[in-house]
Amino acid sequence: MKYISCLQVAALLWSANTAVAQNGPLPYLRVPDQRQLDWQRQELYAFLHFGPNTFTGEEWGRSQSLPDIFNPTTLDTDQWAKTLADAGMEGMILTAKHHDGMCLWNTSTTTYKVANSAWAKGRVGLDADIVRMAAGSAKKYGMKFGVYLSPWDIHRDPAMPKPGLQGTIYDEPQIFGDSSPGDYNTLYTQQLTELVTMQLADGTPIDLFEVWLDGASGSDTVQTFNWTGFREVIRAHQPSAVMWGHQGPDARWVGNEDGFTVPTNWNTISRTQDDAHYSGEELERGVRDGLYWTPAESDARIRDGWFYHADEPSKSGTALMDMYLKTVGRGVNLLLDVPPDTRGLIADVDAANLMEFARLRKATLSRNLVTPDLKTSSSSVRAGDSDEYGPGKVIDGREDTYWTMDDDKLTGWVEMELDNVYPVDGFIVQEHIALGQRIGGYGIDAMANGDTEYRVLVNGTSMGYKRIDLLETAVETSRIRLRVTQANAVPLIQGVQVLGSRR
Ligand code: FUL
Repeated sequence: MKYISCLQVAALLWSANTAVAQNGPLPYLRVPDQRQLDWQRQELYAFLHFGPNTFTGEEWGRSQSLPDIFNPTTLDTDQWAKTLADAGMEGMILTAKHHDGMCLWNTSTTTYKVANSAWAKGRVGLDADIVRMAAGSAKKYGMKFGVYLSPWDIHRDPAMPKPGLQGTIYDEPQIFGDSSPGDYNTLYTQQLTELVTMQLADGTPIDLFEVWLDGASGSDTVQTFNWTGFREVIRAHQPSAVMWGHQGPDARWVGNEDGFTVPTNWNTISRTQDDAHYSGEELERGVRDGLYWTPAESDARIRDGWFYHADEPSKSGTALMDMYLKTVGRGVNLLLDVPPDTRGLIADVDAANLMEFARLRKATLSRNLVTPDLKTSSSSVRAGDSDEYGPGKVIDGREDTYWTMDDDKLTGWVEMELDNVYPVDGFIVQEHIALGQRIGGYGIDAMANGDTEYRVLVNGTSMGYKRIDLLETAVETSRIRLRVTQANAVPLIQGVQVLGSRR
């Protein structure tokens, strides 16, 4: 009998493991990093525009009002977080400073802050730091938290006269566009540093999931921003935070503010935030096989403006659902603005519309007829290894498994047999983007009961993280097939859900 040593056993085990790993598909071109993957899975979260504009009725206030303008009557950041969490949103991003320069947290960088308002001074014994309060409420309700800090700062911009502040302690130097030491870049860096190192009242650090670096400016003053320095500050203190900018670096603008993107959407582009800007249409679509993994986020509004204006209508649950299908349903995260009103609360009508939106999402999308025990088959399986890469992987509900084939196969199909005949009216399909975005064409077919041939129901282009395809008319069927019709590398299908009603 031949004995082998412990070392040999270890070596054998190691080579067995490596064999599985070597068997797996290699990453295709650009892939998301972990923070981008985690962020992509948030899908739907809220934007909160709150500040002087809420009280003046403006969208782009000119930094003319004293901090006393900020006077919410019954501010309750818990109500924001609870309302948004109840509506199924994963997080909230607050305008810590909008273009008018007034800071919502108790910064040491400026006198122009709500902490200097009569409202704040009247909160004896209570916190008046709105960023910290909102972060605390987010944590309490299990929501992620992020901040928006406007680079363009009218309060500091020499092109923007501020007669309203003249002779007050708020009439601070206009250093925007000044390249001498101590210029606006230093100020912005200090503000950013305060935000990314902020702690809750009990001393626990505030984790940010996203930092919004807005590119908007309505001024002729040329300010050369120290983007590299800003990014270093964020990465150093909040390594998990996704930095949003026109072109990233971590997430890009979707090219419009109307809550939609075009049907074909790529997660890569070939320019960084420091290069010439793409047009809106180019950002909507992205660049296939581009140089950087920079997925899109759609920033859209529940009302017409970003800030609360009493006379503006609130979008219905149906309108928000339509938005959702044209963003999240096309693999793009939806950042929906829900502005607190002059009371400092999310308006009742907005809350009601959000709840209806949540109900519609559940009623439409939480009807998966697929369970992990169903019978599946496929055109082929990578290395014949069904345990690792078989068609059953598309219905196991996991994010780390997928069906795939040998590297030379760029097209193929996976099929599943439902446990009965059901009226089917939609599909949710997902590509395993952790290893890159590969698929440029897919189809979904059904074989109706008694038929011998498949009927084409869906013809799609890019797949990416998630695609939701709803049918106008339900089809009675028990057999579904997903075909990959075009891919630039062997396709990896992570998930297939079939939506329909159980009788
Ligand atoms: C834009 C800003 O100008 C708007 O006021 C708003 O904050 C929107 C989200 O970004 O660039």
